[in-house]
Amino acid sequence: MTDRLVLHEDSRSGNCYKVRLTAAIVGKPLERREYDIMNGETRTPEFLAKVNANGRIPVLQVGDRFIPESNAASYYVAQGSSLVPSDPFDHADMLRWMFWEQYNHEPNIATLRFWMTEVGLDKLSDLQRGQMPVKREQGNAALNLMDEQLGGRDWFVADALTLADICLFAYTHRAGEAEFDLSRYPNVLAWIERVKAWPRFVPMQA
Ligand SMILES: N[C@@H](CCC(=O)N[C@@H](CS)C(=O)NCC(=O)O)C(=O)O
Repeated sequence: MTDRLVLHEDSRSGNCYKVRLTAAIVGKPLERREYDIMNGETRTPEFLAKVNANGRIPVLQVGDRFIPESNAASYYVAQGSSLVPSDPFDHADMLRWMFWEQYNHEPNIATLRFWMTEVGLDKLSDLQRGQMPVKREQGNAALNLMDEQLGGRDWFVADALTLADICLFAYTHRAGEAEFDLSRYPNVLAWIERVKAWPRFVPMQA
């Protein structure tokens, strides 16, 4: 019997959307349990003790075990599907883009989006406000690298949609909400449309 999959999430989060989009594309059923991160619902003693000691979502529950971290949770869901290349080089290259997303992309683009759309500029601390120009510069550097990689190719790895595309798509396609100008990155814009046209694609929010 296969384990039941439950996504612990806040559906406004792009990190949670990665897991939902992966499950939709590979056709795996996913139950959903909603939390409000703005209300500290992932910081309760129960959540920290049982779901994720790191106090964050997404967390994928597999039976009675838990996998935090969006890219690890998406990887669990995608294993055995065409989203995960079997060729060792392509597989490592997919992981390269997923690790890069967590270090160079998400901390800049997703954080700016969160500050601007959820927290609100007037509620940012002085420290956060001071970090905004650096995050904008590094976010644009990430988008620029993506645009270069997509020059003359349709997908990040090999010649097909992989989990790397899904993990990068989540916050890239909503980067405009953080006032990143995607028209500066035409290859990225064309790739966004290709991902949206993929069979069983689901949008981030209804
Ligand atoms: N590296 C983690 C980041 C997770 C993360 O930052 N989650 C945010 C929402 S996108 C969260 O749970 N914030 C609530 C909090 O920190 O209390 C991942 O990729 O899953």
